[in-house]
Amino acid sequence: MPEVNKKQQAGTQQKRAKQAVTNQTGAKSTSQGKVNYRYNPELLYKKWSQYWLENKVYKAYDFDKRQKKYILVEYPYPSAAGLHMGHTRNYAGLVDPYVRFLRMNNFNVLYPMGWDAFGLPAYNYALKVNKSPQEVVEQNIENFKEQLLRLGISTDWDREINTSSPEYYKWTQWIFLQLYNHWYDPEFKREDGGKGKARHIAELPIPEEIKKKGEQAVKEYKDAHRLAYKDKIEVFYCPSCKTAVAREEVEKDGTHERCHKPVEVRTVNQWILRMTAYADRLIDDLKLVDFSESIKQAQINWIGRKYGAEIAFDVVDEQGSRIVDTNDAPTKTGQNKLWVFTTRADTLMGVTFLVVSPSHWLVRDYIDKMPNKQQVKDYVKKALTARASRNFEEEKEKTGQITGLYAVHPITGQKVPIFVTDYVLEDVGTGAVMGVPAHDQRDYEFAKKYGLEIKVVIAPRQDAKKADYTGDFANLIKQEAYVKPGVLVNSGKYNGLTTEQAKKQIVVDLQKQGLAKPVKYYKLRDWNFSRQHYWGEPIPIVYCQKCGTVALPTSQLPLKHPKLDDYHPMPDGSSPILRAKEWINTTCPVCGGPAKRETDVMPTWAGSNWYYVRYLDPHNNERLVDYNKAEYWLPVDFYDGGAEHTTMHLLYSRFIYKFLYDLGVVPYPEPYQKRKHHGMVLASDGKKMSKSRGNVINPNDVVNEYGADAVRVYMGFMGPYDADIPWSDEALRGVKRFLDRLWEYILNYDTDKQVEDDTNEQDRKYLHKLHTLIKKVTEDVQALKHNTAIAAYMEFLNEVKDIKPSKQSAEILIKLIAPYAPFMAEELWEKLGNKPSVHLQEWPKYNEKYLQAQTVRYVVQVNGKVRGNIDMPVNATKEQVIEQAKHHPNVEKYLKDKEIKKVVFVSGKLVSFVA
Ligand code: ANZ
Ligand code: ZN
Repeated sequence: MPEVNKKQQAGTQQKRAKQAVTNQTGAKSTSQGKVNYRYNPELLYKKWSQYWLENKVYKAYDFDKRQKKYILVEYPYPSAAGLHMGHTRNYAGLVDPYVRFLRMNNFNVLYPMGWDAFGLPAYNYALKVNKSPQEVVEQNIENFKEQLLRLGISTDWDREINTSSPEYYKWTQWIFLQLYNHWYDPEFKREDGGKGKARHIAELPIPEEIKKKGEQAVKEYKDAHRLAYKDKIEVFYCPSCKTAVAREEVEKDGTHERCHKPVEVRTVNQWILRMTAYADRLIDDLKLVDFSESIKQAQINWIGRKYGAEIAFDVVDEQGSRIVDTNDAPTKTGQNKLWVFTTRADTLMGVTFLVVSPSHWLVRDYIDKMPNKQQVKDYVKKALTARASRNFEEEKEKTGQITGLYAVHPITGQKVPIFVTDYVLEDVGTGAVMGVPAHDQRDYEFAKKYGLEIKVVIAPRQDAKKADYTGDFANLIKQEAYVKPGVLVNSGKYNGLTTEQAKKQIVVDLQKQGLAKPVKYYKLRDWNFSRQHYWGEPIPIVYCQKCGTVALPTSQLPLKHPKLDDYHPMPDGSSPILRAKEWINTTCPVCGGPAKRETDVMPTWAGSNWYYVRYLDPHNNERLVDYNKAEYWLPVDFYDGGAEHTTMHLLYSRFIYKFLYDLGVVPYPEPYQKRKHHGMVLASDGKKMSKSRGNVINPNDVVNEYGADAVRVYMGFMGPYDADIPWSDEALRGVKRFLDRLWEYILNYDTDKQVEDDTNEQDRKYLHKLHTLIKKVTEDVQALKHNTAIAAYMEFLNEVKDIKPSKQSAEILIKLIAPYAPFMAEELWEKLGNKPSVHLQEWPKYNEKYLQAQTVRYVVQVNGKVRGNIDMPVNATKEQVIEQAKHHPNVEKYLKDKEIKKVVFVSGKLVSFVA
């Protein structure tokens, strides 16, 4: 970036702009002698944005004695299309006024900005325009920044970050290496009193039997415990974008959220982050933060913590010989049995079949031993293709394929058939389920379809007792499973126990034989962190022929991308990084022998996981962040973002933060104290703005036409903070007129008057209105009710338009509008003879004594007819009011030459003369 040149250019530009401003925005007398004060937003932008930058008006000071406020907005992805109206509203219309208000209230405010610059859109756009992603991103950032400067957001630009710059992603890679080098100890007692902590992999206790097996076994054991690990998993894959995508990135209709093309399921070796290790803390620590209940609940549901059990079944063939034998240990956990996950261990005696997912290890490794091998193969193939495209929410008919293998019931020893079915999900629980058709609706439908036995083992207490806990209880089950709790029947020694008692007892009994264990289960899964494209952080791992998987030493970070001649994906759809042979072939940092680099990159979320920490110390080359700075600024006091990020970004970044907390990199257990969602800007037709609908309003256009101040004020005025609001040109024009009038009103202040005189009736009225406005705006900005603050201001101006303010009041009015219309306010401030910047002035305080309505209005009647009104101080005496009423000119006229016989006085309301 040619920074020096840009600065020089900016300098001359500014000088020119300054001249132009004094020539054109100054008060000009027209021929009629009427003053034309119309201002020129373009010139004000040039003049003041430079001034603010050069004088670091919005600087956030580390360790400043004032109270700090860290105000964060979700940073933008710098697309080629430029800023959209949503950005404009959030950054400039909603959050920036709040930030400016806090600054004027003597807080040391941090309001940083940066760029979420990795990811597929930039990559795809680069392909389209035939440039490198680096070039494209640089260009886009320049545009975005220019647009944000035009909008006048009060960012400390010295802290700008770009997640795709090597200085930044060095630390993203560093975090990855730390994850790789740590495991999670759920029992560790932390200093803060909590339980569970990431610990160095060197501290992982290795079981004796693993040690005995030798070095390779120990390495594998360690690898299976790392917080970043590699595993074969089923992933959603987008054939159009040619990359794996996270489940969260798949829409409900089975399409990729970026390109809206259908995704497929593939089994691949991927880097995965062990996010589930932090599941409990992610739920439990929500009590420490001030998020809305709906945000908290969404996170809790997403994590989906449940308490259940795993129960073991032997796998045998028709003759009863074991298929999976003891020395064979095929599963991840090294078990030789088929483990199911259940939340209803109480129904164990009602099991009449077992179902496994199409990608279960039993299918993968034992398909040759299945009598129905070919049918199973066909079924699995079909199921895997169908799964990606099916609506996750949609109920569809249960299908399955009988394998010809059997499971042995751990209590009765009975053989039950094993099916493959796609209603069992591979990555939920153990990927295997015990079928209890009497008490689970999915199992019921499945059993009906395949003619399997339906055995009732739970019944309401009354019925159960009457039948002495045995019998078929078939009447309980008509068209659907009986899923309610009850007591156990047909369950041998467990008969008569309640559902809750039996859940515990059955697991306790089986656990003694090693056939069950209580488990906590989460809907949340570990996080697939591999992407097969170019434009993400290279994963700093090499594969050595001798040493296997080796992490780069941190001294070799950042690991930069290879430069390519051709950034298109390979013909088979794999990553273009595969073209970079020289880059891929490297040497092992451990043994110096030949090794190959990992070619997967990280997902976009990797950078946004921790960006808000880097703002605190963006140029630190020694560490991710200086601990003292983090301690000063964290936690984020207020985090504005979109509702769509409640379960992804917000959860991911809390996870990574907690990991950094375990490492001692950051203080305090939670990163964000308060979170609020902003509403969307809809098109004027009330629909979402979208290119395809052709209803998009480009911020550039309206800023050019109306000026940033008007657009900002309009965005705050358009409606409540969190409401989705349709665009209205009309309302924007109204706002613009309001600002024009305000501009003129303030410049026409009463030059003879420093300050209103509160002994004067008229002035006192003015002060009352002004201080009421100060109070209203102060309270509303604080509560993020910009719309009502601005409305009050408009109303105020209407009411006082014929009364000139004193200089002091004019200055108060400038300060009150400053958060919303920063350019105009700065210019007015200067025009009134003050030194910039108004944005560093103290926020006006209202005076209680002016808040009370100062006068009351009396209706004055003569002989029953209204002859006039008088305004009297609230504390005026009856005599004073009557005296004043008599002297009202019109009343005087009717009383003339008459004798007052009687006066009716109603306090605060009426004076009536009978004459
Ligand atoms: C036996 C059983 C009997 C179940 C019963 C439920 C009711 P909920 O209940 O929603 O929390 N399950 C386990 N792993 C699964 C997988 N990979 N794919 C699909 N289903 C799976 O979910 C827990 C229940 O979901 C488990 O308890 C299991 O069925 C099923 F009367 O086991 B249950
Ligand atoms: Zn090596």
